Amino acid sequence: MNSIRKAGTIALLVGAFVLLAVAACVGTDPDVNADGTTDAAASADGSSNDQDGNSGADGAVSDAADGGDAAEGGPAPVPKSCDGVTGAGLSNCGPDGGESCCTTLMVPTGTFGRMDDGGAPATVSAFRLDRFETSVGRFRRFVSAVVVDGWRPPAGSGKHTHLHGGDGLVLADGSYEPGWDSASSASLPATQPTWDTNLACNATYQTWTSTAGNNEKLPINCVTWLEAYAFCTWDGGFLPSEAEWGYAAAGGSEQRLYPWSNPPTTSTIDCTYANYTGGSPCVVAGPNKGGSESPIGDGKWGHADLGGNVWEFALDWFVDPYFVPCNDCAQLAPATDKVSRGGSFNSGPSYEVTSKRFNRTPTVRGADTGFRCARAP
Ligand SMILES: [Ca+2]
Repeated sequence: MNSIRKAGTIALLVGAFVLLAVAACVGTDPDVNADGTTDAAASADGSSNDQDGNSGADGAVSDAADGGDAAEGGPAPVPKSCDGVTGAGLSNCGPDGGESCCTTLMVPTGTFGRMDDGGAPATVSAFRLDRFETSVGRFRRFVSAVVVDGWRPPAGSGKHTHLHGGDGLVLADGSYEPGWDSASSASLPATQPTWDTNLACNATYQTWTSTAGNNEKLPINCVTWLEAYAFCTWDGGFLPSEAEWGYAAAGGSEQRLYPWSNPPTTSTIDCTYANYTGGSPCVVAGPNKGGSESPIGDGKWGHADLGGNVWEFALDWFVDPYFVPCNDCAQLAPATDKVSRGGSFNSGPSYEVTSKRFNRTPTVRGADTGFRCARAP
């Protein structure tokens, strides 16, 4: 899709002056801000606001910030990418640079509407979702495992095996998620130079560097969907389903307009909440380090950057409308595009709305796109 045309679409949405400047900055990016999805500008509906104090302008940190309540799930796991090591992009995330980049937080079970009008309900069982988008430092350890150790995802891996008696998420036809297809393993480069070349998708905004440098705690971008899936599998988790991601962003049944909206219909957004393309004084400066706008921009359960910074791949193929009913479901019947969620440094406010969906070719690398992993509770 033509990148200039895409950027022009955004300009219509959020103001010609600011976004023409954006287009000028990133017009060579083959992958920024494609449209083709409906614009979700409103929040839902009448759901209650429990005022738990977990987020919002009061700056209170989520009560799950310590890794979750054991009563809601097991002890917080240590993802493989941070296991036994500290360093840049591993142990220096968050607003003060003192948090584990692998912090993973509980999300309790519940039901919410996937549509902005509360329609297309989905029930989501408790799970963990990483607090931050996956960092360059974490991804570097994964690349090493693939290149040096020859690691590849085992056949059938990456499933939500804590669900449906081990079968995982359920599909529209009643079958269950298949897990990793071994035929896909050939798409993971075996040499470091190939990774270096592949991850260099945008000279201005790419975050990967061939050797560790100043970008370690920035979100990895320029990845394919398969690479995101493989990372999460290696890291001991899985890509979140679209329903899981949306549920966490919306604060479950609160149906928050933005992840930080508390009360849930609050439409306040500025540069203190998210790294996105907005009016003055926001500027397009590329991805920033995980949790830069935390805690004010956190979601209900303490997750950072659910709105903005980089788009995040979900597990599902993009199919509109959603299928119902959905009880720990995913749309995994192959389609053209995968789902990404949450907007980016290069998208306007309407893209940071929690119900906003975005279709993205899974093999296309975008400087505006990364991911985060989910895990069993
Ligand atoms: Ca994000």
